[in-house]
Amino acid sequence: MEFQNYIGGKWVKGRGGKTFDAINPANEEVIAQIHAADVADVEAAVQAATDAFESWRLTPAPLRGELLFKIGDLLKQKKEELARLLTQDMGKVIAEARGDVQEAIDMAYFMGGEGRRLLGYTAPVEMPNKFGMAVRDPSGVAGIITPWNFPIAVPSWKIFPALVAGNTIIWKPSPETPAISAAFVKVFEEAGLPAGVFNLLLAPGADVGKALVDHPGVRVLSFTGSTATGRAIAEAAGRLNKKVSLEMGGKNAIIVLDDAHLELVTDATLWAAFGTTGQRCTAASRLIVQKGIAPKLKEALLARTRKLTLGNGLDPNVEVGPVINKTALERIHNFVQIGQKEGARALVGASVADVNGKGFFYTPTLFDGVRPGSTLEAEEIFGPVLSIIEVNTLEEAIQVNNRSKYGLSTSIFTQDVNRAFTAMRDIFTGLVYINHGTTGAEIQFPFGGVRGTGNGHREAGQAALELFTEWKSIYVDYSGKLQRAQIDNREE
Ligand code: UN1
Repeated sequence: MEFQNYIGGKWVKGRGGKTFDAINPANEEVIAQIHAADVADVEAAVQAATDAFESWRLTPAPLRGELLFKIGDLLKQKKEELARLLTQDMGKVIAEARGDVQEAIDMAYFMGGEGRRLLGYTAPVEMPNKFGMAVRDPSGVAGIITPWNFPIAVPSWKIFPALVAGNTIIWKPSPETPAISAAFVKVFEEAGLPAGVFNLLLAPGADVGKALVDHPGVRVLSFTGSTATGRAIAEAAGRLNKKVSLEMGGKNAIIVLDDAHLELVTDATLWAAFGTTGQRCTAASRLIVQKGIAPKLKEALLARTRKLTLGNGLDPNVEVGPVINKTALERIHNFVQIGQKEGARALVGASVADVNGKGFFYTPTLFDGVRPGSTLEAEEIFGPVLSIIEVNTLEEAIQVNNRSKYGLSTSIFTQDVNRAFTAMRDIFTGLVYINHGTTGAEIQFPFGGVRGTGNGHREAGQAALELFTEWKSIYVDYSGKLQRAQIDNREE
């Protein structure tokens, strides 16, 4: 297989003439050769997106929405094919890859419907014979930079709202998942999206992303990825007065109170901690457990964690796939070793796993006796490592949860409605789950986090439109004379 960049409605090799490989993390095989974009391609893509903007913004929004419905239909038809490519490009197990594609289908239909909403509002005005309304304009050319862990779902939270609102796009996906990214763009092309509306740049390294962030023609930026990169983007964007949405790290916790349903907590914890091999922004990496239930829960988790099947995600019996690459494997193991040095005890795992001598596998790991404030408790590991922290009360659990520098997702297990509502009020994260793990967000609700996780924006849901639209307030005076607001209608 071979994939190229998509600029101005054409598939093109990078101007620098370089290529790189798309590697299957389950067996280290090269699945595709990718033509790398370089900085000169950024210029061409911004030009194409700028040219296309004029006619795209004037295309009636309901028609833009209809194109999204068509894209949704095509994604549905190609769901299995795309899911299989996604698993080979990124490693997640096939059932989860299907979920990843399904999330894009959901988002396409949801935002397709926005084509006939994109709601503004009217309000009464203070002068006679005058009318006021607020409408949404597209923000302009959007730069979208996305990670490898949800190569289809996360981009769709940004791409579909941007398109329906009349923006044009330059998408720079992670170089770890170039094949599935290009396959995704082909669906938009097949649906008949006009040339230049959606451009794709595939590139390793930071140069292309940086050029996109710095380009004066790009008005709005939406980024999901590491905290360090997000901060750098925000600084650059701030200097250039651009709109920027950041979605960064997480250190999500499941809180388990003594009255929780043990079997449910066990199922949910395994899924939230080790699903996607712990590589979700929303993955549970802390288990904050009340002391009474802790011994039984640890026993249940330990038994089940030991039984998890690692391997190639295309095998339907495999429960845990590889991590994305060798660097990730080393980073995860490094955190595990630091944890051990700091006095936490690994109940299971804590080692690189050998699956037929190939691929990047890490054994699902449970750490007991993790102290609040220690490295394991505080830092995002982005791998299959769960740290158990014992507490005495609900209040203490919430305190430990809220002290994190991140604030994406928290869950609590209890059968007591009073304590559930207290937790809903006092937990400060962008997502809160009651009697469900920390993952499983649906696209119709805002997605994002507080503290170090984000910068105040939300993706998905109607909230996503805030980034990709600018409010325009329009006043129509049909009185035929000068009416000065705040002045002429006052007696004094
Ligand atoms: C992510 O955590 O990186 O909520 C995205 C979920 C998915 C999306 C997660 N719907 O787990």
